[in-house]
Amino acid sequence: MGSHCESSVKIPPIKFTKLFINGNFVDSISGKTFDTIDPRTGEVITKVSLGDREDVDLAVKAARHAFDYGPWPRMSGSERGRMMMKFADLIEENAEEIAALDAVNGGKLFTLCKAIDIPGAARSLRYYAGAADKIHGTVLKMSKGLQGYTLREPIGVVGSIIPWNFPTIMFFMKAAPALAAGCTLVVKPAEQTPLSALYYAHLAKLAGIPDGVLNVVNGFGETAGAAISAHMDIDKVTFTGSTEVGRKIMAAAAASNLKPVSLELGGKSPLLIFDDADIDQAADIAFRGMFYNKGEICVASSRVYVQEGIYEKLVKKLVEKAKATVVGDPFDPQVNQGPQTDKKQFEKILSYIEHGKREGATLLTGGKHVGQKGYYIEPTIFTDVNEDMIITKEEIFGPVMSLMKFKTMEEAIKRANNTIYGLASGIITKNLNVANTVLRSIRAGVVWINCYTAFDVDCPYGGYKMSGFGRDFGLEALNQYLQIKSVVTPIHDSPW
Ligand code: TXE
Repeated sequence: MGSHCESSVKIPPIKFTKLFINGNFVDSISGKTFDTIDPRTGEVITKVSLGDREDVDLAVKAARHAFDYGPWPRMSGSERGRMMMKFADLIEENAEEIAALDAVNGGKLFTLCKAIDIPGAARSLRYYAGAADKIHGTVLKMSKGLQGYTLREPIGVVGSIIPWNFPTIMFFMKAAPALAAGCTLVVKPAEQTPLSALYYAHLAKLAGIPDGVLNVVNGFGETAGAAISAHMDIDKVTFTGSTEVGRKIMAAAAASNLKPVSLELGGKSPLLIFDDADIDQAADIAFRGMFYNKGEICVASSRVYVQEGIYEKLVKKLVEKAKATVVGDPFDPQVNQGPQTDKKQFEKILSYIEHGKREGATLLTGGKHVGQKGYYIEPTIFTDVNEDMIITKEEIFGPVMSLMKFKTMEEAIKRANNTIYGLASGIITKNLNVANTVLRSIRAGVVWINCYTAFDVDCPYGGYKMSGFGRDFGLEALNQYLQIKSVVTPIHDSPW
């Protein structure tokens, strides 16, 4: 375990703690607040305004007004794009401060946050800013006497409900395409990580984005989140989180105004490593695939299948890597793994580890919490597992890998698909035929070949099966925030 040594990074004073509605920071109607916690210690960082149903109502009114009467959906795409570019610049200018917020609030490694998450947010804004003036329909030659064309219009007021594992990336994964499309938004960040979202609201205003276009209501899922999914005046909900809550959101959307939803849910993603793989490279990919962001990543390679010829060697390498991992303060540059985001998650992971031991799996390394305070857990690897065990079936969302051995490609494909999820997958081999066969056989939204967790904003991302539907990133995501309107006119007295 890495020491909790004093880091040279100064945690910034927290500037924004209220709700952001119609361009202003405001207290919640009830005046209530909730504690936001530092997972390094379990202590309170600050209090944040607690939004509830009435606050969501106010935010929706502001977003509705901005959509129905405001300039945002009516201005040209390039004007919207210009403000989004400015927004991206402001994010980069404040990278250090925002990265510190996500690190202190979410236990994320400060250096990685600054190098990956914050630039990723700016990149998302710029990508969709560039697309904002390229949104257009098609001209249709219809039956004789008719002609038509389609308009692509913004879908309206969007409710965005996001999780805590990537507070920054998730915020913009949803907000950037929605803004480019001309939509207005009410964003509900996860209750565990409310801080950076409020900073983004402030920067949006500085970038010139009109009041009411981007609203942020912090609060709990069962109250503020549920109010968004059941709201009659929200036109679409986009969600990333648990499969269980995804079901509730879809049910609430169906029971209210039948708003379309897109859901990016849990995963239990397989990584298949074949005998011909370079062992060092395979170990690197598998290890990072699982333990990146302390295993709190929905695509984590939590089921690693290794062909029997290299199994023993690979296991040894993975265990070495786990043992060499420095777990500790995410502000310390020597540290590889910070604390889990919250107590609930910390306890859930430890209980899965106990479950694995009781089910008869072999604990190769890890398994314990680290330190006297805070939510730190050792990187943990189980072997002698199979797809019937709870630890291999259910999403743990923490640093726990299940390692399995296979003989043939056919067996590996069958076992890889033996899951209710279908978010991501990976293959490590030099054999093109094997790669091509496996990639077509696996039912998952992404297949990484000889790499893992390789994301970019132009690469659509989303699930098969119970990992949800709809796609974030890419132009596919933009389409989720657009409606198609068909326009038809007759052509009189014409041979056409
Ligand atoms: O998720 P929730 P939790 C998985 C992961 C994790 C488990 C539980 O396995 O261990 O989910 O995490 C809001 N109506 N993932 O409990 O509850 C909530 O406030 C509307 C995978 O934190 O799904 C938050 O903003 N909204 C995942 C968001 O939903 C509701 C990332 C996500 O929280 C609501 C996170 C309700 N009834 C967890 N209840 C991924 N796919 O990346 C809660 N929320």
